[in-house]
Amino acid sequence: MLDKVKEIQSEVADFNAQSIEKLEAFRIAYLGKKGKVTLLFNEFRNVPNDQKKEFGAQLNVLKKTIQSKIIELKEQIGSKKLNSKTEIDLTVPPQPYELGSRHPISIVKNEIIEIFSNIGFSISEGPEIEDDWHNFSALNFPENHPARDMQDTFFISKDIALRTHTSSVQVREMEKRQPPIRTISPGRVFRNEAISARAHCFFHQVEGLFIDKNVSFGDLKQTLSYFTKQMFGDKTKIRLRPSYFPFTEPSAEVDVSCTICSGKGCNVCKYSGWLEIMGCGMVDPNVLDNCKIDSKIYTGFAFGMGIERIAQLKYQVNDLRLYSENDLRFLGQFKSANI
Ligand code: 2NM
Repeated sequence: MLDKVKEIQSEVADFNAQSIEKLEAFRIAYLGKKGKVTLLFNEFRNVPNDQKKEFGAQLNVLKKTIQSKIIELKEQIGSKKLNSKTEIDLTVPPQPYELGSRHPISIVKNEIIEIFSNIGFSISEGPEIEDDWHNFSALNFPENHPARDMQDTFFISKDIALRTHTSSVQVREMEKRQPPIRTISPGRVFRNEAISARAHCFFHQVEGLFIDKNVSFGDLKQTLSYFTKQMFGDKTKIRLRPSYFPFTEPSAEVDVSCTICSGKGCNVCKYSGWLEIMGCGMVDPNVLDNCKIDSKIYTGFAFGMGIERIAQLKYQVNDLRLYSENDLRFLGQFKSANI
């Protein structure tokens, strides 16, 4: 019996497994139900009493030796596998960096900001959640104006709503400081509209405001003419059509000569040669007075445009929903010179 133990001991010492499968076969051969060591344990009761103590001790040592050998080999095989995985394959081609691109609305917004800051306009921002005063009352909206209706505006409470234009920012500017004021306010605005290709419940605006002594309608027209030439090219013409806004008097819509056909007539301008791009006017004296600016001393002009509309003309995007769907196939098509 002791010889048998010695024999197994030397077999175990010589064993060296290269794979997990071989190691498992080794375990079964010695410690499995019919394994060599298990069988020796089964024969233990046939050992004469005076030899039981020594034989028992030897058997236990043998079993422990095998168990720790298995653990040791398992670790060896495992770390070999790990090493082979982390080896660097220098022949693999490098992964190219995926560069993102700026959103078309941001590109156009930054272009508009650049054009107006070159002629001395500052940038002002304000809250998207506004009170009735800054969004409506200060801007000369009568109490029963349809824009104040739940149908058109997202109300949070009776007095608080999501701003429907960034003119609210300009009210805040006028309340903060006295003329000369020359500022534009880009930002997101909200209207309670059913979403379609031509309408969305939020979009982006840039509104402009210039208040000083002797600011005239001529100054307004020259400023917008300068802007459209910078934005759409030197040959671009504008025309003003009479219109109505609560906060300006007189008011006008601004058309540019068609950016596609230069006024000859095409399907983009519906063969009229003109495209509507913004609204404008002389700030109503009531608005100035509401903001504690003396309308007997100062006059001002203001204008407002939708960034999506300008982007639509620049990029021929004909569905407003594309701007907020975050489809990478759409977004990847716009390149900017880092602005
Ligand atoms: C427009 C059209 C005309 C406008 C008016 C003001 C303010 F605050 F001075 F009264 N800001 N923007 C304005 C004027 C906006 O958007 C179509």
